[in-house]
Amino acid sequence: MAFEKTPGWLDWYAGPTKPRFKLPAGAVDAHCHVFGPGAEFPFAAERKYTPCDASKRQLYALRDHLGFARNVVVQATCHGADNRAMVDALTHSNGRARGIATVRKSVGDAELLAMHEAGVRGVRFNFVKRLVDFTPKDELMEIAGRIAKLGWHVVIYFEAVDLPELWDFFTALPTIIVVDHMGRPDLGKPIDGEEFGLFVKFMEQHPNVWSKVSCPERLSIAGPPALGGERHPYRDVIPFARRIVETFPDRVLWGTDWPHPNLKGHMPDDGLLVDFIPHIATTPELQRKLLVDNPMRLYWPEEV
Ligand code: 0GY
Repeated sequence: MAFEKTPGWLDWYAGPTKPRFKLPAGAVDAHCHVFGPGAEFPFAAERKYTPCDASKRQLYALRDHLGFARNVVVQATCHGADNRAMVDALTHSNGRARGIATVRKSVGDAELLAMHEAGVRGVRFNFVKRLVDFTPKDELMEIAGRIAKLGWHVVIYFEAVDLPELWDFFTALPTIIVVDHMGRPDLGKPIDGEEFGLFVKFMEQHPNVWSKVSCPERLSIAGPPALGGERHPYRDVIPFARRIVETFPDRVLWGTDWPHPNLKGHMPDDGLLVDFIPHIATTPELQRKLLVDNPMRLYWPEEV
């Protein structure tokens, strides 16, 4: 089936540079997606955008180019609760990819077990209104109770202004919780202000909460460096991400977010994104925790 991309859709950048930062051996790209290809894995009817194709082969070529060893493939909303493209990516990874699924409450136990076999280790609950329709919280809680029995965790995606309203639901979840992109702080607000302070408190008070310190390209107001200019990446995000890495070094993850859904304005060079890492994890020890120890503990505990 042929799909027409959402008007203005930015395709992923096909010529990423080699990062200057050398990733530690065994580094995990803990947040990335596959899109289709639409002809093989059609996009979901309820999707809010139609992306370009971004296949498993292209994802794994990027992994090798950047120097990552493994991936965590997160179900993208354009595939709804049809996890076939993500699961297919896992089953063709030689054990080097784990996955995060989207499921409805109608999901069967056999289906959950089959996904576990393929390498799925969690579900994603998305609260970003431009991406998904509302799912009642009691349904999500029911799903969380079922997947907890498999040892899976819940990945949550929300925007900073919505944390107060979601707090009680999040803190009642029975699993590890992984927050996408630091709960999307508004960088127009101060790092020591109320909003980011609440996110830090969320992590401080709840030791089961982890955070991805990813997506500077999505959060930055300053934007990327000028073409051909210095390789200093997304400077305004650095203090926010660094604070989370330094305060919670054992509960942070990092990912490219390739193929970067819904970006407006520019598409990042993934090599440059990797060069962002040493600005937020400034010692070899912090880098090893962020890129190897933490994701291995969460996604490949049997190998740790
Ligand atoms: C991200 C961010 C976005 C999209 C999705 O599944 C998705 O469609 O996650 C976004 O638009 O902010 O992490 O990929």
